[in-house]
Amino acid sequence: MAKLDVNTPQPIQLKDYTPPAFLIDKVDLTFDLDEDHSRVSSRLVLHRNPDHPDARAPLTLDGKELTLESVKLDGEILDGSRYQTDAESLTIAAMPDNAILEIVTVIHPETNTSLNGLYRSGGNFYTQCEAEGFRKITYYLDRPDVMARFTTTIVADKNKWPVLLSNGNRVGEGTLDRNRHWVKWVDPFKKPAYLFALVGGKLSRLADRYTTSSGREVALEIWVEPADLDKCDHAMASLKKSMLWDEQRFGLEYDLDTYMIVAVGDFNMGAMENKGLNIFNTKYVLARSDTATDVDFDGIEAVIAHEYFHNWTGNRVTCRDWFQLSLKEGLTVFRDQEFSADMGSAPVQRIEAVRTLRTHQFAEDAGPMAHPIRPESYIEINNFYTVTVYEKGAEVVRMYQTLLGRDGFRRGMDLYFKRHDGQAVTCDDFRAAMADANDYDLNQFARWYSQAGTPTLSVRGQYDAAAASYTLTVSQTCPATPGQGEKLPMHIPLALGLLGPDGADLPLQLAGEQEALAGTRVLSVQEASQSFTFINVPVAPVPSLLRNFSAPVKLDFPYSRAQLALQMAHDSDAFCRWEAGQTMMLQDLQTLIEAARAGGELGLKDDFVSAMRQVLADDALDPALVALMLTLPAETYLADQQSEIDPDAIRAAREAMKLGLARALRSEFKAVYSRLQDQGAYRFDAQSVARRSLKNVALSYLAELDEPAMLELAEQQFARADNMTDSQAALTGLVNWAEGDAALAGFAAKWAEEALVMDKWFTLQAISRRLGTVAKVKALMQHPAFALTNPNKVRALVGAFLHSNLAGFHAADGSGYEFAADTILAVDKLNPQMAARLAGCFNRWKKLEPGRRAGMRSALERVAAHAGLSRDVYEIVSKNLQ
Ligand code: B3K
Ligand code: ZN
Repeated sequence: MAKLDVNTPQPIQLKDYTPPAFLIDKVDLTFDLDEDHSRVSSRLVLHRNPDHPDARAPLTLDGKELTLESVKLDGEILDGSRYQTDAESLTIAAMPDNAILEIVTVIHPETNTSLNGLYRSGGNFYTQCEAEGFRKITYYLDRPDVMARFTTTIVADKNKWPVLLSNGNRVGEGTLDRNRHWVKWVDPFKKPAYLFALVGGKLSRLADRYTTSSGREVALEIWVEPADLDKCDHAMASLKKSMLWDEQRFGLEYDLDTYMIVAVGDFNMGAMENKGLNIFNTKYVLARSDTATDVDFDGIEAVIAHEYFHNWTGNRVTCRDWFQLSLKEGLTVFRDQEFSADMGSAPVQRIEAVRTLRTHQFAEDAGPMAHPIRPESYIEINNFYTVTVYEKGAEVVRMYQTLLGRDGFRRGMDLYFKRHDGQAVTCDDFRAAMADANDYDLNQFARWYSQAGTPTLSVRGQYDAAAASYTLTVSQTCPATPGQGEKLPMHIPLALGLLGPDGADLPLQLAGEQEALAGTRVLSVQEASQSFTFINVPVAPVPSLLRNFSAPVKLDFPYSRAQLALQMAHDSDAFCRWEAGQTMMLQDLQTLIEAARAGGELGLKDDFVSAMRQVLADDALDPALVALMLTLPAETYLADQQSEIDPDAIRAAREAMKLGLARALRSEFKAVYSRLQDQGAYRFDAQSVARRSLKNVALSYLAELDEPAMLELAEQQFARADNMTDSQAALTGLVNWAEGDAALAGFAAKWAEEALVMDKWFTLQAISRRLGTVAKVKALMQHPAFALTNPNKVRALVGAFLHSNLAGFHAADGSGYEFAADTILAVDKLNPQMAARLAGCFNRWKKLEPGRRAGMRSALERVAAHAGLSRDVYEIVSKNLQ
């Protein structure tokens, strides 16, 4: 158990929610920005909240790391006896019901390494206020249910900070003495403080326009460092596509005259949806075909869309409190997933989303940080921007659509906006809108918001030849998670089809129904155990279950190998087709892991090899789907399937499968590799991306063969590539061999000035089986392009090693754990949010074999015992040690 002292951070509980004592109608901010300090003057128009239980409650404003200069109440300067401050607040006990409060504070963005609040990067000023960064700028009611109209005036040196941006519309500008200038912004929409943003600096702009469906003219601006102006076109195109899509799919238009995106290299996450002024990590804006991969291009399109979609789901309708985070995040991820599906290949998008969910969210749900999509308590809210809140949250939103249909879902969305535009609401409000718009009972469905853990659906089929009927018995269970021993049955949409002997869909007719329907049906599973009988089934079918992954559950059905092969070759549902291949692959990997632990032979099964051969030969299949079918599950995902994790056996098994397939299918891989060479210059469209993905998967197999001719293929591709997708793929194949050293050196020399490309260079080595060792990672941390203060660098090198290099991190001598502890403590001094993310590398510790488990435990205890640990890291390590 972590040592607890009097300063032990206390959890905040959902059940303790009370409305704010005061509301703020209007806030006027003036920022005076400078090199060694900045001054923030704030004028708040407040009134007492009639919904607060105590009509004489004091006013307590949040504030952290602020130097208070003055407080004025209704024009009168308050002396120190009229208010109280502590490390996190300012309280005025005697407050009139209506008041104007003027507060001046001094802050230090130039020394703010947390990248939370107002901070500097490359000389410029940027903000990040979600979740609770605004309180590091000025004293305020820093909670999402306080929504106010903001006016912001920024004053700064004209030459050092020529561009001054904030939310809303620019209404004035001018010059002052001492070479200073000012710009004034007015945001006409009420918003919570977490959506406030300010940017000041030397930036260049890519400008464009968009006309909304109702004819509103919107100026679009992407602001970047001057050298990056040639890498903004894809982001701009993505923004325009997102704006059109949201009009067409959800009838939602943009509502301001200007939409601005600013890219910054020092940023804690992907991007931030501040009203009218999104701030983005450069990673999700900048792309040129020679610097960014197809995956990067896709990521940019998705994140630009995500932040844009937040304007309605998050900004116009926001969260009442941070426990409701999934209200905006789950919904907005769902919306960006639907957008991406419409922009490219829907099945490929879906499979990738499922892979992410299974690899990361299922792991979270099975570990010490497991929480429902609406958590019940937290110590540090920034620790709850998780795959559970985001990705499982999106699956929960998707289930509404699966149960209600696309039109029903749209009716629910329309009602949600009609009822709640301009409000701060809860997940229950969203669910009520869906239920009321469709007259559908979603009471049991509420359990998806309160129960953590991944349910297992066990399905058994029984064919009755005499009656020509097929009965599916479906039972559900959900494992205990921290603080939740007993679980109640969930409302689960189970999409399915039945396949005949040729693999084609059989008509589906449930007992009691008049006619059969073709294709896929959605069953509503609500009981702990329940049966469904299909009639007029002419032959014993193969059930195609959980089509399109209709619920975030684990499926258990005793498929035979022949049934899996049939699904792989014929299932009309692309997800199930891929899934059948994954099931077979996982079975065989499991066998290999056990063989590796026992020191046995690591050979492949013939039926698996021939199923894969058939996939590779199927010209009718989308190459992107073939690529996904040939992609092995991550080491960490394999680890999560074990009752006791042996990292070396997992690596050996995975490599044996890769090498085995490469040997058995070498001529097929070679044929695919030559057939799919790009004709002509690089293009980013769905077809070209699909072809490159399969070509590069083929190369990755061929590069496993320890043969000069195969490595030459990679070397040639590396030398000739006109795009980063091919260049990175070739380099990935090479780094596992000595031949990779020259290529790595050439790559670093060529891209030394491109921070995002150097991130790739760090990651490639961190996850390489040859180079991904503690010693090498430590050495790379000394490289001039690395910086412990830059989250992209820390994620690219340290994060990749700790989270994605299972065998490297879990080196038997425990050096990985010591390195993790040292680095977490060093990063925690600079940036607690970043440090807490790294600390997640310990989440699996209880499942390691005994030797490593002991090493992890002592590293965790060392971190937990460290004086001055942040709340962020404290929460992760203490929950691990519980
Ligand atoms: N809402 C932000 C995330 C803020 C994270 C704060 N630690 C980005 C997004 O989800 O769009
Ligand atoms: Zn979001």
